[in-house]
Amino acid sequence: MMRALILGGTADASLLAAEIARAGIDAVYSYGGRTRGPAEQPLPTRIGGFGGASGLADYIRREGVTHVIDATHPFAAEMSRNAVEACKDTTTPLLALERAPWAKVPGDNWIEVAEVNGAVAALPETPARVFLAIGRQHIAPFATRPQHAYTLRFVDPPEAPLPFAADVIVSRGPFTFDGELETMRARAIAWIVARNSGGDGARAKIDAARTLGLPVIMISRPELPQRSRVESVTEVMHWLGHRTPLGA
Ligand code: 3Y8
Ligand code: NAP
Repeated sequence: MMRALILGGTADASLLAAEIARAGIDAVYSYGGRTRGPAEQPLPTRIGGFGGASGLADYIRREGVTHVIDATHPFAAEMSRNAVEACKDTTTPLLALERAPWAKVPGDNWIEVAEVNGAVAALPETPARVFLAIGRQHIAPFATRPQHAYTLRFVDPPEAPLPFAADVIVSRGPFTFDGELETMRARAIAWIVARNSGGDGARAKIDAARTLGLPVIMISRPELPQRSRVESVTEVMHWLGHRTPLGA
């Protein structure tokens, strides 16, 4: 009897959950518990860590999970690594639903860096107005460049004091092109720092930066272990043996 576990937390995972619920497949949706009020899902939902790869393996055995879909974010590297290890240990089929990275197009002015410290080093020495659209968890390294005027964007209001003076926008996205243009113009943003998340939910800032001719410091994705990977919900449904009726 099939029982799927969706490692979620992204717009793509929500789309998959809706298809799986519609198909009547027995499944559980899992959030890491990073945000206060995550979006409701049409499936039984669990929130919080499993306790490492071994905790996930125990969960798979205890709950009789037969298929795992890793629909987490391309930067959720620890979760994805744990999923590969736990599924190998329990010989459970694993498939990643992972959107392609954004590709540079004519007009883009990107400075590509490997990780956050590279992004800090890529900023100019002279004071600038910088939009850090990389969430809450990885902003501390920018404290070494306090000369800049930072705008941050979080899903939830900050609980702890910030590591440096900054304006904070509280918004969970997805974001619109017009909204990003307005944000960047109103705040006279001159530099954007982004992660190459891919997908549509966060690409508006990249399009707005191109329109305004602003440089984007683009942080590349972390390396992940080899695993089967698709980019569409339809391919996941086929992998689960669910053929969408023709023309449906
Ligand atoms: C908890 C679930 C939907 C899902 C929305 C997508 C789109 C907007 C783009 C910017 C970049 C950022 C951040 C971002 C995007 C979608 C999608 C996506 C980036 C929620 C969600 C959870 C999280 C966790 C959160 C991180 C943070 C990252 C904000 C829900 C809204 C910056 C990633 O405060 C925290 O601790 C937040 C942490 C991980 C990265 C970070 O390091 O701060 N996402 N985001 C999931 C869980 O608990 O399992 O609350 O409903 C999901 C979404 N985030 O419904 O349409 O890509 O699918 N999320 C990045 O790209 O750098 C925002 O501001 O431009
Ligand atoms: P991460 O650093 O890879 O994971 C850290 C730990 O959080 C994992 O080892 C696991 O804890 C727990 N965890 C993460 N995702 C989980 C999930 N879906 N279900 C259960 N436990 C989970 O992850 P992250 O980057 O903090 O991302 C956390 C969540 O936010 C994920 O759902 C991800 O899809 C979503 N998200 C992340 C980003 C991003 O930029 N990273 C962007 C959008 C959405 P244990 O080891 O205890 O099992």
